[in-house]
Amino acid sequence: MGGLIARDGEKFERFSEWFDNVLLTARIADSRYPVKGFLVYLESGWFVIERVRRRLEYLLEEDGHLPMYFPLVATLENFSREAEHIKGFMGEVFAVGKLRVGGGEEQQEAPLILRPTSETIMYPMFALWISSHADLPLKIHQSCSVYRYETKATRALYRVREIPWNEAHTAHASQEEAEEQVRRAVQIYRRVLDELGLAYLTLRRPDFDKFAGAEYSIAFDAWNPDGKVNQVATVHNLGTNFSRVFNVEFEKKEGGKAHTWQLCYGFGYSRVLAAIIAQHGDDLGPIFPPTVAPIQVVIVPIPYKGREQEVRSYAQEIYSTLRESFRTRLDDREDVTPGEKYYYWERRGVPLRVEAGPREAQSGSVMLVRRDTGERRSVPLTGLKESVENVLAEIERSLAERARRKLEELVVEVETVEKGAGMIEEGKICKVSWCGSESCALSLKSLMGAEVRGYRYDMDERSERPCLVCGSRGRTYLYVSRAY
Ligand code: PR8
Repeated sequence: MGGLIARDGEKFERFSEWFDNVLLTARIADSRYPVKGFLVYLESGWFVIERVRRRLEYLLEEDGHLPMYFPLVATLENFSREAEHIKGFMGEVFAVGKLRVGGGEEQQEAPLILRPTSETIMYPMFALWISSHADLPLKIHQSCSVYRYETKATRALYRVREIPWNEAHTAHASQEEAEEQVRRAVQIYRRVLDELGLAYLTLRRPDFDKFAGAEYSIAFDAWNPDGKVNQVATVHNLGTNFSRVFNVEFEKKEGGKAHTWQLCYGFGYSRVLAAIIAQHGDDLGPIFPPTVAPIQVVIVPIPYKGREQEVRSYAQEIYSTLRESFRTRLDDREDVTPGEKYYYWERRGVPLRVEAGPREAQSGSVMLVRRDTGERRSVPLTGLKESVENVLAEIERSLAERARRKLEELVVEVETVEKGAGMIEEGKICKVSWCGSESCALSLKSLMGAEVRGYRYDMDERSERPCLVCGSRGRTYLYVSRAY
């Protein structure tokens, strides 16, 4: 099936409005909840998050991460123990306490906070659990929500104050083991994102932008139609910064005590959902990749005067053939025209439509219509399951391919900062030759009016050109773009 390309002009030109519309019409989320930064996830959006969550958790557990659940609240005292960490987060913390009712004076309890992330909740427990090298490595994960009083403008899914995510935390006996786990974590995240057909850059963040309390941070930046990249996940190497503060120590094999080497990494479910909608969708709405689509196949009967019964029972037969293998919906509403049904399901992102009218009933065939390209293919009812499976796999591949090509198109190498600033205005991601110095990276930020996202982690990108800022020998490339 060669062909047509979905229309996505509006998605690129008026991204914000497009996105807000899609959230509601495709039953993804309702952002009218009256507390800023908090959303209601509707059935389609939550379904996709659940599917992504299951896949990620499966891969984490296969790698030895134990599923756990830690409390939502921390004492302010524990939270404040790691100096860098608190500097990074203090402005974004929700405080909680007992609601005072009536006038009576009550005893003031020590203040509690809602977790903005769980390091300071988990690591005091790690200190209780770990005493010997035999207790290591310890790898745990939890899917939960964390709460950040975001001060930047909030935006549905992209920047929320209640953040649904998975966080993994690991402790190791040596720096080498911790480094090895960084690679494994990156592989796991890449696998999930790749299976969703998302296109992104894997970048090591510049030091001035690493996680509060980390040695270094690696991030996954997905492209977005408005040019602001969407950081969907991050992996942080914490070194021994937290284990020193929380006294996570172990008896070494060779004797003597040492602090554990730790990592933490987080996968933002709402941002991944946003990336799926934004990268794969078109002007009509989202196009869900079949693996996570709430409904994979919708059957629309096309009745014909006098032959209604025949078409109805043929559609039923198709439905029974497919329902066990695919998430299938038979749209047999009688007061809605087939055309209206097409539009309805297209806007909900169903990747494949099956049409069946009197012609199909008579010849024992069905018409398959792809949501992403609009292509139509007539296939026999015998072997329908295999045909549907194949077309869904094709859709998955071509969504991924289309997203990947777009990323290639968006990344441009620039030779001057002026050119770069212009490209940023056009929504591009700039690739800039860089000498490796922090001060040059910092200058780029102001010179180009965009964020310095870092350099490639997944490949060694050598630059042959001079540094764009200072003119000395370039070492690698920095990626600069606007960001959420
Ligand atoms: C950590 N600690 O905290 P991180 N809205 C939506 N998604 C968000 C938001 C937000 N306001 N803030 C962050 N995320 C480490 C690692 C435990 C886990 C998502 O790391 O602060 C982003 O996708 O980098 C981000 O990459 C991820 O959470 C982890 O957050």
